[in-house]
Amino acid sequence: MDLAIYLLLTYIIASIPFGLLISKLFGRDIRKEGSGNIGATNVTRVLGKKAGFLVLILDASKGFIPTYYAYYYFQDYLYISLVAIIAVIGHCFSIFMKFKGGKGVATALGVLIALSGKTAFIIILFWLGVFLISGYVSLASILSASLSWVVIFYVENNIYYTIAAFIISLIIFYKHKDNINRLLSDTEHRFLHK
Ligand code: NKO
Repeated sequence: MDLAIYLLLTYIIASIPFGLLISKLFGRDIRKEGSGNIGATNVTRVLGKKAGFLVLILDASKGFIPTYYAYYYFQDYLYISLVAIIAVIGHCFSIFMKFKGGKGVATALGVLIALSGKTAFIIILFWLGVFLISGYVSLASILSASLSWVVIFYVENNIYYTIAAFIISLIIFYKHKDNINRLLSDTEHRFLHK
């Protein structure tokens, strides 16, 4: 399989909107409830912890599996990095949702675990810290994304991975533009009530 076909398959697989599909199993449409996002956070908010956790695992797998497998298949840092970026693009701009989609966080987490387990571990701890202190999922996600490329640069010393993480963090920022506006106007939904 050449790179173009692999990227196309990655895009199509990452496009599968698990949050939307699982909400449909409950006879609901996640796009019309809560924040309207298809991600694990909104599924947890609307349908509960078990459904949210399932979406987190499935959305992360869409990033992890193509990126991890690319490591063995291509053994080329540029190719692996392209797969990583395309997985997040598939989730955020889904072919099954008229190029709308999720906010990229869980899929980026899966990608990050595949690229650098050590970096993922540090970023997960940082995410939890920001989330527990602030109570905002969105704030934890955008700050973690911003830090990810700096941490992977120091941990892996790999310029391709660093650029991939940087581009992914730009996508995550763009997808959180409404959350950022709500955070700035102090109207963002606090996930943890305090
Ligand atoms: O509904 O707009 P909302 O409040 O739901 O949702 C905002 C939220 C959207 O994201 C999600 C997925 C939540 C996943 C939590 C996993 C935490 C692990 C931290 C990983 C950060 C990875 C960034 C890596 C960049 C390369 O934000």
